[in-house]
Amino acid sequence: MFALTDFTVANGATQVLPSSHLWPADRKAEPEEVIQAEMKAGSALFYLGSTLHGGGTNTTSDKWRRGMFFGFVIGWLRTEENMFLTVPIDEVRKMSVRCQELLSYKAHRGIGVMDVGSPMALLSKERH
Ligand SMILES: O=C(O)CCC(=O)C(=O)O
Repeated sequence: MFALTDFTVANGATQVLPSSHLWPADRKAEPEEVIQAEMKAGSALFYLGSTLHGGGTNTTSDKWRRGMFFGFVIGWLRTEENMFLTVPIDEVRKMSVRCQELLSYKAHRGIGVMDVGSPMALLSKERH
């Protein structure tokens, strides 16, 4: 999580439970175990997706917390959101090639292929 604005307790800085990725599935967090990642804009917080985490509560009425989140899920290194299902292909076809590549239509060597080829080929096919 990259802080684009200051992250404070008041504006809902990311909550993290350190080492919780090692906990048994039925282990409940105690409120005093939760820490909030207060950080200045430009800072970054790195955590495993299996570490319990989430956005805090913004208790202000006028301070927005803005962050940029990059998530990869090993399975193997996929995006958090399945863009093939999220963005209709007809919308993808209208996008720039760069956007199409970023939405995972570009294969990287043997990773992300479709029928042993680039998914970009699918974008040029006519709809049935
Ligand atoms: O809002 C936050 O700081 C946490 C974001 C988050 O939990 C996530 O996107 O996985």
